Amino acid sequence: MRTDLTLTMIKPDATLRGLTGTILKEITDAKFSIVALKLIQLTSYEAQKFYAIHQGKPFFNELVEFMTSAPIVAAVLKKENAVEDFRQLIGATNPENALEGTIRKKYAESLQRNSIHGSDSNENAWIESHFHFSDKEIYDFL
Ligand code: DGI
Repeated sequence: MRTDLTLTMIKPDATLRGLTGTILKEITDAKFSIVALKLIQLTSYEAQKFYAIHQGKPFFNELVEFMTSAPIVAAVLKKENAVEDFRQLIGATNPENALEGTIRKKYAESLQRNSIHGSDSNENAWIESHFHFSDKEIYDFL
């Protein structure tokens, strides 16, 4: 299992506030290479599939509605120890609990509108990267 890739999504709250460039710069400043990148508006079906693990939870419908409300930026990122290092860079799910200096602390509006996604395991990084991109779209040599 690869340990040098992770999948991120800059979420609608951030793309709508014009924060895409700012957040991508935070990511590259932290020494992640962008090896795949796209702007895309998810369909309800796609968002439900991506977040299938949360199906049945009280916030699921709201989460799907939010994630489909505007375009997101999906990217595959490469760095040694990518999953763990990226989770540290973005901070806790709830921005109120996120450490100072993290992306969610700086930009997130609320638990739901928390600006950015990062895969939570190497296995999910692979699954989520291939959810958004084909092998051909992942420029692994970068
Ligand atoms: O991996 P994370 O994005 O940090 O967190 P997660 O996979 O547990 O949850 C996915 C997203 O769902 C999260 O970024 C925000 C939203 N979420 C999680 N727990 C709650 C929630 N939204 C609401 N409104 N309430 C929750 O308890």
